Amino acid sequence: MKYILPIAFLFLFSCKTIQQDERPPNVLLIVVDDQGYADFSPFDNYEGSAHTPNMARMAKTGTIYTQAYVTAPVCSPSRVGMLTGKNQFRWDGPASWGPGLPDSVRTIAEYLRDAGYSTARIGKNDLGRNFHKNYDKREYPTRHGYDEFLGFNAHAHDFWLHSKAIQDRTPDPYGTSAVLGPLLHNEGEKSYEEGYMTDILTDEAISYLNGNKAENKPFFLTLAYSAVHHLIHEVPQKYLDIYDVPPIPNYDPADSLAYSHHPVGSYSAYYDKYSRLGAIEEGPLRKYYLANLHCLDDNIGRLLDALEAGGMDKNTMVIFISDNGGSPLTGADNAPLAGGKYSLWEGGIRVPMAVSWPGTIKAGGREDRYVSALDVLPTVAEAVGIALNDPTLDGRLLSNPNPERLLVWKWQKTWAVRQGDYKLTNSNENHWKSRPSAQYIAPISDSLNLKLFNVVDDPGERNDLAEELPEVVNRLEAAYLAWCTENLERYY
Ligand SMILES: [Ca+2]
Repeated sequence: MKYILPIAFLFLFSCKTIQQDERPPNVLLIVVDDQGYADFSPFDNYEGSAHTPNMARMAKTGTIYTQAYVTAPVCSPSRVGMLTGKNQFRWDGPASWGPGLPDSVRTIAEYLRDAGYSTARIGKNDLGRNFHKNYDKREYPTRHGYDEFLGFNAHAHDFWLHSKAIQDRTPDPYGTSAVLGPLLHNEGEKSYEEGYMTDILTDEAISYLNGNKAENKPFFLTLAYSAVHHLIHEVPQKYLDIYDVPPIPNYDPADSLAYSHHPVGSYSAYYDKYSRLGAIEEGPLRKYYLANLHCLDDNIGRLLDALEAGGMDKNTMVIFISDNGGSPLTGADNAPLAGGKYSLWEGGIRVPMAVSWPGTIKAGGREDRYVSALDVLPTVAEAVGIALNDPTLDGRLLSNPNPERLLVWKWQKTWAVRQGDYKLTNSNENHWKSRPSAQYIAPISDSLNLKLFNVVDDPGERNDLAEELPEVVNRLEAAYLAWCTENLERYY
């Protein structure tokens, strides 16, 4: 297998010379779920009660991105954008919860597999269409470039209940976008009688890393944790003790939880009850979230330890990112950003991100120019030496962010555009099931009117400049419409 030489990276990426016979880097993409912008200790706006020292290790060995955007404020479309390097609304006209993955759109896993990599996805998949088994659909990981898959397709999976036995006792194991029961494993299932999801996914990832090492092939592992998505209260006792909150009984099919349209004993009813504020009181809510996050961080520590113990850390590019902003319903903290998951306010789309690749990406670096999850694919491709010849890619290189780059978002009836320091949006609110948590910072407007913000001086989007700077409004709106005209029509 011959690899094309990577081009020396600019700026934060030093000019490391890679010999022709040197093995290309492994790539470990860690995607976490709904982590708040303030719940990441390497950032200056770090809230302080979030325990993330292992996430901070990636900041010490690599570079943090303080203005890292995802392409959507909810799981599925964001994951599709990250996976493809393209704004998923290019082919999803309604900019919906479930964009899916057309046959014509290539994924990062396909690029890397074709370049000779072992590829695996562990954890949450969730491309928004074709949930559950659907092994033959393109949305299933082994149908879009992953040699192996262990995880689940839905928006959420119970953190504790992974057995065939509980699945068989549940009237609606697939009755909602949240599921319980065995994990999907390639074109079959793997049942676990016990264990906690975040621990299981880490164990399986470490097993994969060590097993792959023996094969002497570079790997691309996507480890997509379901933490810290609700059901955030489901946490090992050790972590509940740290935050001094009581355990909440898990779902039991024998219980009579009857809610609205749900059948008695349904998992949907349990999931709905505990994914909104109310069943868990305001005070403990953030503590459960912090416990869930603490456990996630410990597991990321175990993963990084395993990379080091296996001698793989020096030649592995580790990318860490949350799929969207913190949720208004979990006690996540996005301060100083307004809004959160489900909206195009900064709190919904600006996320924790770090990239580590010792010797190539600057250690202890900090990139304050804005970047995007779209950039993961082209950046990895460049590192590996893959030539990309696709004019519809929206991603650019993380190594050299263009400060005047145009970024666009579409999310249902709302849209946003960023260029330079300004962001124009008609974002409103929102899609919650209940009132938001105390951590939530309400946006200044709930209308669909156009608002203009300088998100560098005013990241909290408190000061609407639309009346003061009409020429900027006009310029950004025109840029957004031109982008749509140029890029969306071919897919309609
Ligand atoms: Ca998410």
